[in-house]
Amino acid sequence: MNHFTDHPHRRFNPLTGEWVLVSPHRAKRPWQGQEEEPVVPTERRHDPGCHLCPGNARQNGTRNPAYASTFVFDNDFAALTPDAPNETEETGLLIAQGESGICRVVCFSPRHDTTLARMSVADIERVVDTWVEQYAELGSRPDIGQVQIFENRGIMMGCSQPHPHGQIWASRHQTNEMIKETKFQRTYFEKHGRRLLLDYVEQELRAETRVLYENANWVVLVPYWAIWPFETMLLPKWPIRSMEEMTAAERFTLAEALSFVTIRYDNLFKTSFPYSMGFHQQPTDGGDHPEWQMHAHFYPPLLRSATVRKFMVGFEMLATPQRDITPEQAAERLRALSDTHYLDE
Ligand code: H2U
Ligand code: ZN
Repeated sequence: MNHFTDHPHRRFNPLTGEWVLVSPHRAKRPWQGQEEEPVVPTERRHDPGCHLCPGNARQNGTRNPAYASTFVFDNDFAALTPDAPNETEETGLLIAQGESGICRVVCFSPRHDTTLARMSVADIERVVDTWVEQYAELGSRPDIGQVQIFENRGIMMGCSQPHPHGQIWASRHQTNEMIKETKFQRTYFEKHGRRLLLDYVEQELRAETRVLYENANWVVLVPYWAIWPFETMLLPKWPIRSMEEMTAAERFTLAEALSFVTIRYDNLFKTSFPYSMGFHQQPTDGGDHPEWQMHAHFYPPLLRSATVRKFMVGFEMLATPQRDITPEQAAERLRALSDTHYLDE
């Protein structure tokens, strides 16, 4: 497939059925962008004004416990509530459906001044354990069909609280992304009797060009069909439908993989790298999902430096997402970085 490295082409995403336009000729020298001065992170371990720090009051006056590891609470401004009626209204083309669910906030650490990239693997493992507990608890409810675990990092991503945290939105119905991924994984499984993402990981491990990291259980790679300049995926090497199926060893190695990818990201532009990340896993709709393979997506907006971001506008909003730097170039760039966080060097 080498004849495409200099020419515009489109690549197919077999998980969603969508295409991305790749225009490598537009970015022959994509790493000549300026390097910004390192961003100096906050030095406050505890911020008296933070709504998520241990012992502090939240916006609505509720006081957080003096938590020492992770802390989960129901979102005070939840987009989904458990009591919404499960009814459908249809008038011609106007269709609406009641949607219920539960929104939670997961504080990753009592420390205000840290991030996944700065946390120890042992502390990230506590976050993984918390995600597993939440997925199991929320997913076992009959009124929850899907548990979406995610982290929105940095002001650039619209994150409102600097304290290290993620969110969980658990809903009755399947979301757009899950509907696509379930459909394409199922079709593949029915046709080949194998999981799409297991075959994909095996193919990428053979090709090597897009792989950034591999441990006993997990692979981090820039997907062949990546849209964002430094988009990555974290995938298991063995069949795992959801977090609940992870062994203790797999939880630990997942924490290692998360540490790896977040450190590389921070090192790329010597900044606290913004992104949206989240896990896709088997729906909790009571159905049988032999097609499902859990994974995480990292969608970072940065393009050239700590301040120059990619915008999904114009052609991308109206037609198809487009990228200049190829996924292979992005992988090469990320692979060349140090494993040590730039602030520790
Ligand atoms: P971000 O991940 O976008 O920063 O959102 C933080 C969430 O924390 C947001 O959904 C919730 C907001 O509703 N939150 C509370 O529930 N209570 C608070 O006191 C502050 C923020
Ligand atoms: Zn805080």
